[in-house]
Amino acid sequence: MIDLRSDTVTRPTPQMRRAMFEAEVGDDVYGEDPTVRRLEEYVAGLLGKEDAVYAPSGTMTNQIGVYVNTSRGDEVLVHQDAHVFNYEAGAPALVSSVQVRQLPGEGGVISPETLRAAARPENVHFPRQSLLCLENTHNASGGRVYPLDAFASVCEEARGLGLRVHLDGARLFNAQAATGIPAREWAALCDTVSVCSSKGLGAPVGSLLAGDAGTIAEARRARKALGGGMRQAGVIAAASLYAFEHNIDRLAEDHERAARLARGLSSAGYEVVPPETNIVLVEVGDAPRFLEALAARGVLATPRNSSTVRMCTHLDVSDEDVERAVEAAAGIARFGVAG
Ligand code: TLP
Repeated sequence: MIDLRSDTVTRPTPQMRRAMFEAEVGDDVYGEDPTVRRLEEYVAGLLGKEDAVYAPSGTMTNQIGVYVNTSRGDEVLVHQDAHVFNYEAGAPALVSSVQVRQLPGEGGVISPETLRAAARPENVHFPRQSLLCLENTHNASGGRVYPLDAFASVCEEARGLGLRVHLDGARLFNAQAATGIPAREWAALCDTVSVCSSKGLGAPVGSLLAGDAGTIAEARRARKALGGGMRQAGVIAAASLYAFEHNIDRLAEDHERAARLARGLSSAGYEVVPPETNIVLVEVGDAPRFLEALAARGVLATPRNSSTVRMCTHLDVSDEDVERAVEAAAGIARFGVAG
């Protein structure tokens, strides 16, 4: 099977497994795991932040980000297609007791005007607004890069409104690979940044939340409360460290393959959103029937909605896999879902 469902499906390579095997470990709840500590320091350095905390998932680091930047009853401003709002099981309400206000914007971008229009004056009737959450790259719009100037202007507007800013950077290094702009330039504009090693970077598990030392100390408490305090976690942290050290630059290969996939699908007659990074969105008419037919031809993908399908390239997808995926989709275009 060629698995294009997500860039989360990668398996650790022998070199990554070796790093896991050889990892020095200790009890991380006591702060004694040297590999976890190295990982946290390495990622804080990559993002230009004072500190970082390691957690099992991007959902947990996003939700800790929401938690440490808000108080109960606050309003959090997000793009209407944000992962933190749509795909995290209602956690902002469940974990932080905040309400989420959804804002529109092309490609996951929130304009300063849109943010300003959503601002609420101090009044006993209104929720307090404390946080703006941004996402780069933006998953639901097909891995679009949040342009740095647009990002800077909405962050500046947020500061003017007294908001803190959290970045869901699950695929922030894809934005770096696509533009050549260091991830830390987006990070510098935010209070907290979540990054994942388990997406295109190829680790089996693990995300980090970076920020200033005081905020990350609070985040460590929140991680414990959520059950994310892990013990000899160096065994898995070693995979994340390996991923950040070795697999950032190669993300450009995934982007080239996504572009090739998009061109092939387009030549086969599909309407495709030209990818900026590793996510291809394809219009297929009836997504569930298309996905069934595609799976019967040996290729897996996911529905984005009832008529759009998402295909991701990643470490375990080769040039040949891309060709075979295009052939499978072309066959469906030619012979129909039953062909
Ligand atoms: N996204 C997954 C699914 O949850 C949709 C995927 O296959 O793309 N932020 C963003 C932007 C993400 O895309 C994801 C995962 C997360 C956060 C959550 O990360 P995990 O899966 O580690 O909790």
